[in-house]
Amino acid sequence: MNSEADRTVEHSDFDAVVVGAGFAGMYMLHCLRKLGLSVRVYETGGDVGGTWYWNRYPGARCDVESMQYSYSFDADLDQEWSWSERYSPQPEILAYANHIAEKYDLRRDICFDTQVTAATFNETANLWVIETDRTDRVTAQHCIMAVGCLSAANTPPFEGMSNFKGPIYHTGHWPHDGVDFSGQRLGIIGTGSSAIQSIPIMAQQAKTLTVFQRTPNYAVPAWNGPMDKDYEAEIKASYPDFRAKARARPTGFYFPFNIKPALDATPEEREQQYEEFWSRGGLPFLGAFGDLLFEKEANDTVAEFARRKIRSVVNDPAVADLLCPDNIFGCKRLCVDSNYYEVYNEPHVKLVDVSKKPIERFIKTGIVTDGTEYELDAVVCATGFAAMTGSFDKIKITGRDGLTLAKKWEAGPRTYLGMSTVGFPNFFMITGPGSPSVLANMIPSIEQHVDWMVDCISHMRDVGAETIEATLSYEDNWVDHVNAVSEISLRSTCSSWYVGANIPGRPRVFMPYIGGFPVYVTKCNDVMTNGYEGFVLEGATETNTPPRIRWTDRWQVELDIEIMSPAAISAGRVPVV
Ligand code: N01
Repeated sequence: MNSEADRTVEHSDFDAVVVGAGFAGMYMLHCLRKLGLSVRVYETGGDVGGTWYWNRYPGARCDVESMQYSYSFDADLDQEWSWSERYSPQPEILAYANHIAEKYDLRRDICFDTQVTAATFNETANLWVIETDRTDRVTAQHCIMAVGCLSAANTPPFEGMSNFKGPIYHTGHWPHDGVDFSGQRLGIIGTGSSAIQSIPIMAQQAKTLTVFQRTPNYAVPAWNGPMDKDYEAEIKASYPDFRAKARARPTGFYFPFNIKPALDATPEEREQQYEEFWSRGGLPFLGAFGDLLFEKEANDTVAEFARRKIRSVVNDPAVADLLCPDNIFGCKRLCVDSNYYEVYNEPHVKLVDVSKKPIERFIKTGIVTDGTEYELDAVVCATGFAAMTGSFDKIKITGRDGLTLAKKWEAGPRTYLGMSTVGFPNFFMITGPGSPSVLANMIPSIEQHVDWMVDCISHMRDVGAETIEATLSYEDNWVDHVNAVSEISLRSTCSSWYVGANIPGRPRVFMPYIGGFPVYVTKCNDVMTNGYEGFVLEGATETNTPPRIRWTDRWQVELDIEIMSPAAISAGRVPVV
């Protein structure tokens, strides 16, 4: 029993409370309204957009192609919106989010500048009690987390930070008015995606740029440019077909993929293939061969190719050596760049290796590492996020018997399908840990989850159920499956944020579901058609009413088993789980 809430809750203020107004929260609000539910959305930021509201650092852009990084639920929207570049810059994606908010009149149900601090399940009333930093205290039948996977910024507690006389920024919390580094001695910590996108732009402004690198990353050129209008017209002429092709892919976005193993090709054939995929650029480079993320020997060939590319760009061999990763290619999230390596040929850009001797401390005038003082006017922390679970940690979430989510997830997140967790009835997570989420195209992942959840809530109303909750054996099986499949991919082998290794003290667990988007979607569909298999619905009065599939209907995916996906491989290349 949750004593405080139990005594005071008498009625439900809303059918649902949604936490977050990024692409997940906005679409959830839109769908719940269509179902006729009363909804309140809370959002920490001052407006919609989530990730794209906060990550305003110079160079921020999406590294999934624009034509595939958008909602698919409205055919008119598909046709009316145009992207100006092959890869959309952050301001344009934020403009799209604003367009969505206006087109569907979303803002009237969103409380901005309001952080949810606690969500407590009241077992007597079967309601969630939601509290915020603005002293709101509302109740709702459903509590839906749309908090994003990479939203809780990680700033390592470097010694002496408060002594530094200049400003310290985090890429994930960038000032809305922008920052001009002209004439400044700038330091940047980190060389992940955010740093690799921003360094070339910051280098154009700053008087000097010092990059503190702990681990080098692989980056493939984006070859970004203006949108090809013929390509845009071609996609728009058959958008539904194109989206369907994308959904059939493990990543949830479409790109040419060569199923053949790298190890079956001759060195000359491999080189030719890598060159061809390199010239296309971006994340699709990983489609050059089918075994790159499964066979270490195959991966060695692509890693060596990428290192040669770095050496061909960077003039100073010692700097090139430092920039060459020696880990698995694509194990950490592959980066996509525009003129990143070229920057290190500029005389005012310096690379400082902090892999063996970490950053010691900040002082008033800069940063000290390995006994050397680097004088700086400003510092950018491109130090990433407490991925997947960080945003949940910020809220005190309490389920049945006073169990907190933090306690339940002490040894790593445990979910059923990445949407639900035992002990927390009527609590849904959009793109939660244990779902494809960050390993798939985020917007389709969000839409598929929302459609499933809205169908589920709709079914609860059809049958008069008060609560839905996952059952322990199904949750345990799902967690086992998520772990087992992750071991098939080389991605589970390195210390990335996928396994929580970027934050000291976090349990090492591979958090996203790597089995592939179509396998996952098929599993969700089966769970639904089998009468919400693995869930318990309490209070239902209509026990013989079969689930009606409304929104989820559009997620009938073709399993493209020609494309390697860990779940298909682990199950002998047939649909699994
Ligand atoms: O964060 P990261 P990010 N001392 O965790 C270093 C998505 N994204 O914001 O590797 C020194 O990748 C850390 O070093 P190491 C995308 O999914 C998408 O760049 O831990 N260095 C690393 O170099 C991406 O993967 C887009 O050794 C320290 C860096 O900081 C994810 O967001 C654009 C340190 C952090 O890199 C996160 O990317 C941008 C310390 N104490 C991001 N602590 C799109 O285009 C950390 N580091 C959609």
